[in-house]
Amino acid sequence: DTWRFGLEETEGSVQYGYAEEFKKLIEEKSDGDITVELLPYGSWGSSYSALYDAIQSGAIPLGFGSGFLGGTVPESQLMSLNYVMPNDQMETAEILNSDDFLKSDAWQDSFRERGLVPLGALPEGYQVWTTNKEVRTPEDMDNLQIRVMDNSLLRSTYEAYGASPITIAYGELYSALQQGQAEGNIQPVFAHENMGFYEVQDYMIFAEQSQFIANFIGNEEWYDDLSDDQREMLESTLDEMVQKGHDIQTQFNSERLETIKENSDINIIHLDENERGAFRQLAEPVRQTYVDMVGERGQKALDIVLDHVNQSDDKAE
Ligand code: 6CS
Repeated sequence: DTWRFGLEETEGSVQYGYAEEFKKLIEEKSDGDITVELLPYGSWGSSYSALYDAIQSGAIPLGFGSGFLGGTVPESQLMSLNYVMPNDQMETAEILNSDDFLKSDAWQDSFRERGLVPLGALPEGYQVWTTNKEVRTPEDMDNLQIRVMDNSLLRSTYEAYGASPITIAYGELYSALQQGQAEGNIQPVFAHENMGFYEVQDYMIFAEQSQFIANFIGNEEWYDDLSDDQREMLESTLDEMVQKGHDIQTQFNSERLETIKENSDINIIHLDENERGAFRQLAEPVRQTYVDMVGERGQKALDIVLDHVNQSDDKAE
């Protein structure tokens, strides 16, 4: 068998690093019966909807779907909410990959209704803002044309901050930033480096507002038709990949930050707790926007996450 695996990112990215490790484990465990074929950004067509369509049709049975997936699976915009997930990135990975969340009817049905199955979640690192001017307050963001991935929840979030969000395809973003069509960008550190975006931006602002989280998805029919052995092998690999995915993303993000510092004089700003508080306050009502947008199922999925977040806060106290 060949398992084709479609990635939203290029070689040198966290998704690619994850997929290489996943491929190694599956090929070892199946004694070579299964080959995993990696299809990086661009190899499956030019827009993300081509990738998601191919996963829905089964032409590519495995893939990642993140911010742009909101048009296909509206509930998946849960992953775009700001100031919801725990600060600890491994804890976030554990909650989002727990049976409680992942196997819940709310999450399963959201994907299955669209011919997909959610297999796991990959936090790829904190989302970091870049701009050409210093941004520390929502006032600084006033009318800023910041580029967001194509989903309504992200647009609502950045409108709540006072910005004027715009959507541009990932592959067109470098030149859009260079030409000033977009005044700001939001990516995990590794992507600012991997795609060269930092070269055409002056400030990097860490606001700890959210982590970039990709859903690992499969074609529903393909998944349901796996043999018991194959499904078990897939599930045990997915379990192992939670820690490995975390290790890959933390390594990539810290190494790439060093590369950015070495190759540029970009100004790096870390917002303090007070400064973050101003954004946190504006993000709070957007949780209700999410529920209004996607309905009861989304509310249930959000509640499961919030329950776990509260439990881990209690433990930390
Ligand atoms: O910003 C984007 O469009 C893309 N960025 C990353 C890091 N992964 C995929 C996503 O679609």
